[in-house]
Order: sequence, then structure tokens, then C-alpha cells
Amino acid sequence: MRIPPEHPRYASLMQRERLVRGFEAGMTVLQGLIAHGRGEAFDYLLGEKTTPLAAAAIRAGAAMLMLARKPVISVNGNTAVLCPEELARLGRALNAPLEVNLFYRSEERARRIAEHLRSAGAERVLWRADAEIEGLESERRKVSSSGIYASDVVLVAVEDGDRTGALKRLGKKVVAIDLNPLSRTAQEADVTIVDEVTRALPLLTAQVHSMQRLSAEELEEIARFDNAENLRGVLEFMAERLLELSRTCPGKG
Ligand code: PTJ
Repeated sequence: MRIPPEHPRYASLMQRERLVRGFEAGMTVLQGLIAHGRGEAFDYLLGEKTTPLAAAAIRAGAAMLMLARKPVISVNGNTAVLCPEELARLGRALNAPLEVNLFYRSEERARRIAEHLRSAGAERVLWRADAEIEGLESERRKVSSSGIYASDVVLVAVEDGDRTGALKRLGKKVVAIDLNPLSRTAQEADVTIVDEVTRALPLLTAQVHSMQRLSAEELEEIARFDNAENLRGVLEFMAERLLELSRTCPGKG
């Protein structure tokens, strides 16, 4: 179906199209479409813009990834089809591999996603699992021994709840991109960027480029981040925005 570019919700409709095409190409799962809908609802509460709180988290997350010895960018069926080029660009900026890690894992899906990322310009893509994360029952436990298994900082985005806790128990740091500030991923990550993934990723890459000349000490200072406080701020932002909207809502009176 052709979406007219002048449609007021063109960008959002195009994202849905990308996910539907990703499903047809065997990369996104149907559950991923449901997950995206939940994200859209939270994005409404944010006003579909990167907030100053998200910008602060992006800066801290970028510094944490730059300080890593072995950073890894985890990719699932949603992020692979929503923003493959941006994932590839961030991988190059950080000199980090992309690793396909799936909740609804099949080898065929993982292989297709890896191919898609490579054709979008990703240089290092890991998708074969030859190791397991302890303390995790889901298929996400299956990882690459040279990627997530050996990593010290992992970027996760648009993801279900139990992996961040398992990665943390192994002593890894987690930077998460998640529109739901109440999700387990958001609550357990070291730095949670409450923003839409296609908006947040280019900003994250830009931050990495802009901080190239900083010393490790300066990056450490920036990476020191109170995630709980930032999440509280996001909830307050959403609540205040809703109150403001309730005062001006045309149906009021
Ligand atoms: O591809 P797979 O097999 O790894 O499966 C991927 C899904 C997304 C199906 C799986 O991880 C899942 O079920 O995730 P959840 O539990 O629905 O959680 C997804 C989280 O991402 C929710 O908190 C959503 O609000 C959030 N989210 C959805 N779309 C976006 C988003 N966050 C940022 N940007 C988005 N576009």
C-alpha cells in the first residue's frame, strides 16, 4: 500500500509498513507488531519528541559505550527492520559488532536478520549462538561467545524484560532504549533512554562522534548517571504533560 507523504502521520505509518514488510520477509515476528503498538502509546505521552531527559541519558549511554572494552549492540527483529543503517553507523562509530539476539529465535530468522544488517552496511554481524547466558530461560540466553558473552557493555533496544537483569548479574553494564519507563528493562538498565529507537540511535551516534576527543576521566564523569532519578523525571514529565493536555482538551467543560 502507498502511504501519501502529506499524511499527518506519515512517519508513523511508514514505520508500521516497515515492520509489516519485515514480517513478510521473515525478520519481524507478529508479537513485534504488538510490541510496537505499545511503544507508540508511550510515545504519545512523550509528545513524540526526544525530551531533555532522554538527551541526558543518550549522552551518558554514549560515554558508557565508549568506555567499554568490548561493547556490543544487540539487535532484534524490530530494530533490524526499523533502523538497520543507523545500527550499522553506530557499530562503526563504536567499533562494536552487532549481535542478533532474539526472543522468538530461529536460526533462519537470525541468519536473515544478519544478512539484512550486512546489506545495510554493518561490518561485523554476529548471529550464530555458541554460548549461553546463565540464569536466563528464554531463547535470548543463546549468544555468541565472542559477542554478548564476552562483552562488558551491551546496548539493548525494544526488548522484553528478563535479559537485562541476567546481563547485570554477570557484571555487565546495560544501556537500554525503551519507550516504557516502567518496563523491567527500563528499571534494571544502568542507563535507560526513554525515547523512540529511530529517534534515539542517530543522536547516540552523533554523541559518540562529538565526544571522540574526551579523556577517559571526562567520559567517566559523563557516564556517572542516576537512572532511577532520570526515570522518575520521565514519569513526572508524562504526568505533567497529560495534566496540561487535560486542561486544554476540547471535550472539557
Ligand atoms: O525479535 P524478537 O524475537 O527478539 O522479539 C522482539 C519483541 C519486541 C517481540 C520482544 O522483545 C517483546 O515481546 O518485547 P516486549 O516485551 O513487547 O517489550 C518491548 C518494549 O519496547 C516495550 O516496553 C515497548 O514499549 C518498547 N518499544 C516498542 N517499540 C519501541 C519501543 N521502544 C523504543 N522504540 C520503539 N520503536
